[in-house]
Amino acid sequence: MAPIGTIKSYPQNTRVAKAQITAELSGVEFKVEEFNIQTDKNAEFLNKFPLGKIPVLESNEVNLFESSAIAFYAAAQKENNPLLGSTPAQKAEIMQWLLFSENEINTNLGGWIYPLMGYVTYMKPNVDAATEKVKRALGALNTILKSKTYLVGEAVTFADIAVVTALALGFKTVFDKAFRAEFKNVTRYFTTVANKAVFKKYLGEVELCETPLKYVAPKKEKKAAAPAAAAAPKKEKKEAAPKAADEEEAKPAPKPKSKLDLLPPSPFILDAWKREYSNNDTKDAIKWFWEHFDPEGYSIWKVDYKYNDELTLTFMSNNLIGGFYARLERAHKYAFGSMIVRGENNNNTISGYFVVRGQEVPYEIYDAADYGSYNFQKIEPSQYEEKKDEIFKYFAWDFEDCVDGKVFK
Ligand SMILES: N[C@@H](CCC(=O)N[C@@H](CS)C(=O)NCC(=O)O)C(=O)O
Repeated sequence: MAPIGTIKSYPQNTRVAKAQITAELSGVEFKVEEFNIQTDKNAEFLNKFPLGKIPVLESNEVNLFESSAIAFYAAAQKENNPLLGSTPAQKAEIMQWLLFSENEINTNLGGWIYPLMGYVTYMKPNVDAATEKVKRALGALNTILKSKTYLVGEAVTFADIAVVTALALGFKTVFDKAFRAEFKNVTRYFTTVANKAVFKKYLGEVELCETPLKYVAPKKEKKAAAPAAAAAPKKEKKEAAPKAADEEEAKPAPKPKSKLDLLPPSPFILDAWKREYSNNDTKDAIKWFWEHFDPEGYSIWKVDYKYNDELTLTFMSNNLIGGFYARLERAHKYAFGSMIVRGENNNNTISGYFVVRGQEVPYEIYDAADYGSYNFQKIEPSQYEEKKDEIFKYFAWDFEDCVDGKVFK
């Protein structure tokens, strides 16, 4: 049988899979041609498809954009196609799910995942809002799927093709185990349908996400955050020590003054401590620390994550520490910290110690978006003796249940 038209798209587009699955289940087929949106979008293409997006369909009869319309075109080739429902109520339900797949899933998943993939600019509030919208949609879907195998009737319809192909990217990239546990019915439904031969043929084997995509700051931003995001103290020690004071002065851009710069000078040089810590075994470095520490110019804080009971996978907890540090960019000059993840998956805590210039938690720390999620408790000089061992253990990550951590330098 001759193809009903030619789809142009980049390879492995789940929107094309939607059209191909629909076509195969409707007894027709599409030809698919690779289209490079950067180089192939010429005047002729734009003349036919002024929106300039792919996939598109070219056929003798009609030129179409919007993948759901392309898929529908295939389904409409078959008279009384059960994929499109048998009764007016079913047809309307299928329309409902088609719109749901586009407006609630595709759009919001795109808002969540595309910034993480670097396709569009990352703006945290937008990504968070899109994530919440996906969760809301999946919450509804989860409730509805409690008592259903398929969305409409007792077999696969266009509704399932649209919803499952829309969900595929999420299950591959961001719906990790913990996330899937919140939406068990959706996960069961997705795996049931996605494992059908015709879905596998066009969608490929969907490997469920293990490590969710995370935002990675572009190199320029990363430079400032890099020392904080390093993995383990031992590894860090191989890295260059923090810059000496004269190197710091060579920096071109004058930084805005911090209130902390107006404090009386302290004999405790934070950078010297950071070098000591980076270049020596912590049990030796800690001796230097207590010999040089100035309790008038600096303060020590026990830091605990406030929502430890909500933590799930330990690597995610460690990512939270990284996220916190990434927002403490302006505090590097005034603070040192070691925060660790203790425990195991689904039963872990984030805690640590910070050494901070001055006697208060400074603006450079409390201004960070995540500051509110941490409890900073000051250790008074009278408590130092009793806390010395614990402070050492946090600096050295010397706890049996320590699984990971990050040092802020
Ligand atoms: N709702 C459309 C979405 C199409 C779409 O967003 N296509 C993207 C690629 S996945 C595109 O062509 N983007 C290029 C652009 O925005 O210029 C559909 O389902 O076909």
